[in-house]
Amino acid sequence: MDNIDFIKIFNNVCRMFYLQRCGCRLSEDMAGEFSHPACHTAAARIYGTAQYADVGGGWHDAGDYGRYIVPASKAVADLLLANKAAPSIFSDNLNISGPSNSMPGILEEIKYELIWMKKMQREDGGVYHKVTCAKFPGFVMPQYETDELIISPVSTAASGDFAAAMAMAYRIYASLDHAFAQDCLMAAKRAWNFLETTPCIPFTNPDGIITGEYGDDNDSDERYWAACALFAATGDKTYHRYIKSNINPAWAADLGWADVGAYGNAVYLSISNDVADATVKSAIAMDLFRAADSLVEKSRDNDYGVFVDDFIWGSNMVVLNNAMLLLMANDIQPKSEYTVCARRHLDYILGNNPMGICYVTGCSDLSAQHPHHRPSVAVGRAMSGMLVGGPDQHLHDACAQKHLGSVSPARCYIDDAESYSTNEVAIYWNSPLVYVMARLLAAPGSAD
Ligand code: G3I
Ligand code: 9MR
Ligand code: ZN
Repeated sequence: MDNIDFIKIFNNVCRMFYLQRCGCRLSEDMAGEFSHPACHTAAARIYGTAQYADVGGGWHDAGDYGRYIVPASKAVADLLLANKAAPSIFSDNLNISGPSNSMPGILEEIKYELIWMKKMQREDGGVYHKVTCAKFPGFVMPQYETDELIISPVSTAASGDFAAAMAMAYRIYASLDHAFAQDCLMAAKRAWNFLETTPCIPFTNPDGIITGEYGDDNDSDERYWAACALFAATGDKTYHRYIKSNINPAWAADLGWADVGAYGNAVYLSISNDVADATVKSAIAMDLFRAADSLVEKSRDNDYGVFVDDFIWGSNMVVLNNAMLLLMANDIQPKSEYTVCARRHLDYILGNNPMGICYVTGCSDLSAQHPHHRPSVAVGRAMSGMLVGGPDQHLHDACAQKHLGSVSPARCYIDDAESYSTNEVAIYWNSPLVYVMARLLAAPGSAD
């Protein structure tokens, strides 16, 4: 694939976030057939109460129109890290409405999500887990999902992820939009203070709500990530003490929505040497190399140059998270085997896989054409630039069960809009793709 195509794909992959916007009008000029009036603008009811709150804005999570703090935080983190590592690659022409001259388009877009996230914070600093209707709508455009919006209860995983994402945002926006950045930092501290006095509140769907759960009953990695990001933002020793007594080598490769310890590590590694502790830094770096070396080793034995031991729901995210990890290791200790292996991971996503399918919509004739994505189904054409979930060997939906009963794990994928467990799209699946493409495009030679 030549560079020009690669950049076009990259821009579409970035633009997906804009097209997932909730709560504002997408004009025909900007969004073409995916234009729609402002959606989900009604006040949302706080679960179990008669109180309403304005939680408008943010990005629709996926093929559904829910907005969930946990996966939103992963998406924000990936995009912030990508922008930090390869700023020159983000085109100013992402077709985002209301571009300002004060910051690059991608940061403008992330800000849109962060503004929504702040609305999800309660007075006491705790952060609501999600806002959705009680159940999923049919395949309609977003303005037609008009059931009551319900804000699900606070969880400590959401509060930790929120604190981390806000503190990371503070560092990036401080020089671009001072007031906004300060506000992010305040919000992060309030969430942290809430966590300090609150033991784990796991999340499971409350009675009557059946939308995405993003359940997590272990918040220790979210707290660690928050501590790392707050320490990086403030230099405050309280956070440093927390980091030192909670650091965990088992988290070295955890860049998922539920397991986020490696984001904490990535942030710690970015702290300047006069503030960070050299022993902690080198322990984290060693864990990172161990994880990256093991990936390189295991990927070598695979025809397609990737290693996936369990094709779970969203296995394409796992492949891209692994590529992210390799590129992060390469930042600390450059090695061509890291970048070559990362590039092969991207090739797998773009078509060099047992299905021979390009898992990103709108790239080529090989691209998935029937994603489980409500606007795409409603319009009758796949929106471009979206990564589908990919093979799920556990056959989590009826369509997959019907068609994939006897195929090998890496082929448990079907390009059918009914198969939400293999063919849905999601903001936090696109975000590691943005990271990996941005890095490989920015590194001369590794993208062609
Ligand atoms: O962690 C276990 C692992 O130990 C085990 O080997 C494996 C095999 O069963 O399962 C793993 O748990 C899986 C979990 O994801 C973590 O990866 C569950 O089976 C699987 O059902 C679960 O899937 C999640 C799915 O929602 C259902 O809850 C996906 O990760 C998550 O990406 C997906 O997210 C949905 C939202 O709910 C709604 N919006 C769309 C979005 C994308 O499809
Ligand atoms: O469309 C929903 C998708 O976004 C979710 O990831 C998925 C799992 O929670 O559920 C989908 O909704 C389906 C529902 O769970 C069962 N009935 C059919 C719905 C899809 O058409
Ligand atoms: Zn909406």
